[in-house]
Amino acid sequence: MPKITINAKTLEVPAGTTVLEASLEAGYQIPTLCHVAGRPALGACRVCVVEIGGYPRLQAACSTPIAEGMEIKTNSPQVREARRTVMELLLSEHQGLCTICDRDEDCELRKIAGTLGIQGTPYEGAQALLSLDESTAALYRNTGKCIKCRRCVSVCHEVQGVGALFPQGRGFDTLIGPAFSSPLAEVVCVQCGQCAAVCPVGAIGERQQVDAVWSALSDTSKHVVVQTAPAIRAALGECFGYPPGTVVTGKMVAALRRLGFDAIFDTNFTADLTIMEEGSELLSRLKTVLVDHGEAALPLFTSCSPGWINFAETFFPQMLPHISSCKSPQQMFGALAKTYYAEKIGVDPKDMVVVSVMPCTAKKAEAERPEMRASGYQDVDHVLTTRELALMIKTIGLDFRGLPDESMDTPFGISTGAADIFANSGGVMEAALRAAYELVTGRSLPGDNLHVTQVAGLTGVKEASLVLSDLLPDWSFLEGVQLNVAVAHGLGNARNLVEGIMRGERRYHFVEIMTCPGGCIGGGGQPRMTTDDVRLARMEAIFREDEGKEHRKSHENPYVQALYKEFLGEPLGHKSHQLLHTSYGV
Ligand code: HC0
Repeated sequence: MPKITINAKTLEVPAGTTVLEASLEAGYQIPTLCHVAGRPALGACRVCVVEIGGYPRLQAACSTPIAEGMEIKTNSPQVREARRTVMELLLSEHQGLCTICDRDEDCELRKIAGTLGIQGTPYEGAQALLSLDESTAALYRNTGKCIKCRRCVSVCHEVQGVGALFPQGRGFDTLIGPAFSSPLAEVVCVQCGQCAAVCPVGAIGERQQVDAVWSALSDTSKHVVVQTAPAIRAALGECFGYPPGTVVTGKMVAALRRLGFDAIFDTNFTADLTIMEEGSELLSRLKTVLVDHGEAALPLFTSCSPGWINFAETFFPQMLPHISSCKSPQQMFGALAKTYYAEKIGVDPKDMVVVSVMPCTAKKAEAERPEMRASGYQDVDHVLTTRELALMIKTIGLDFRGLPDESMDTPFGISTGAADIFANSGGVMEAALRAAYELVTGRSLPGDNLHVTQVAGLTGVKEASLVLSDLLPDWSFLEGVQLNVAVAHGLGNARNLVEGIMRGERRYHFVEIMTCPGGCIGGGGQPRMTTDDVRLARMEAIFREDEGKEHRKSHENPYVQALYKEFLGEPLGHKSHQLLHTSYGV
């Protein structure tokens, strides 16, 4: 291993390590505005410059690999002076307006300027062109705040495989945005918000719906219910100083109650319902092919992640027949809240407001799709991100950490551990397999370890195969059939998987795709900054939540069972088709 010196400290680090990583190892965090841990270097912002003995000029630490005998200074007068100049230049063209910026608390530009003691900029003159794009339901883009770090470009192209954002022009006139400065709504953007998750300033963010929710909460003629997505509980605590991986379900419920919601429900309830509907859809397609020798589109793809739906509609329209007709749990919830639940409590659905708290920005756009009005009204009225919920809690000055743990309301607040794990990449698959095994064999899964480790974790594409035996008579057609499943997260991985399937190189029966790296725990609306370490901590927290549940299989949810008995009839029945299923198109 090469031996190097950093600020007079000698250490050995593996070949290939960058100066930025080696410095962290030596105990020095070098500021950067373009680098994201675990991602390839961009070398764009130049804030991370360091002095290296023998080099004629300062080097960017993020893109310089260490070499034997390097003598690195991360804090020389020359380094400090250069960093200040770079930061002053960035600040001179950044339209701050900090007091009304939603990055008020976590702006990386402001934080680094503060650590360098910068209190103003000596540069005056032209400002960056200000243009505000609010053309999508999910995201805004403000070019006046953009510092051209290219993090958004990198994540959109290399992680998501979408390519909606580009650097255009040169020098001071450089603009980051869609080609020809088109609005986001007119390009291939899938509204996943991964750009907003990595933006160091307030140049891209979610279009907030906080004011609309405050209005609903203060309107006494409205019955306002809230649903919380599986991934929120493992991340909201980070906004209140808890380390990543802290589950705050009880405090989240207590906070929502104090915000004034009339009922606190869980998207997890309809995640359990999704397993019933989507599992039935899969078995029905398998039966068509294996028993009736008819035609059914296999593999079946999951449909719950709206960025994936947008991606498929844009890039793979020929695969749409393969996508489950199930609406996402968010939308199933809205449709049921304004029909079954409204009737149950005697509220006119026009007076019911359904609010979602989601880790996902694309959920805002999903709620506004014209087909999501099964109740006769927009089924989900407002969608908040995890960050927006934290903002509302801070607005009313709640001591979040001091809140007691409270429970969700019935009937839609009760869920199983299988629903919790929807938040993790591989979770929908695991939940489906837990239910399928028991429903098809009539036997309980042996032991307490229900995890399907082949589809868990951060590998981009994961696969598993299983053969079920001793099946119940109705399912005997599956006897001896090798069922192949796959899971992809991050749309770049999804693209590779789908293209492999289209070329006939890969054959599966069921495929889970989640838009964001790690699944919803890594959603574009989650607290910043989501690194792989943070993803893994949140995933473990979700598994702990699942393991602590009384029921861990969706078909065991007593309230889901009651819903079928009282209202829906059976999975894939007439009412389910009316309320819980849809079709997708371009
Ligand atoms: Fe997800 Fe969902 S699990 S997409 O990842 O299925 O956003 O958390 O809410 O709807 O349940 C996001 C998270 C959800 C939905 C659920 C699914």
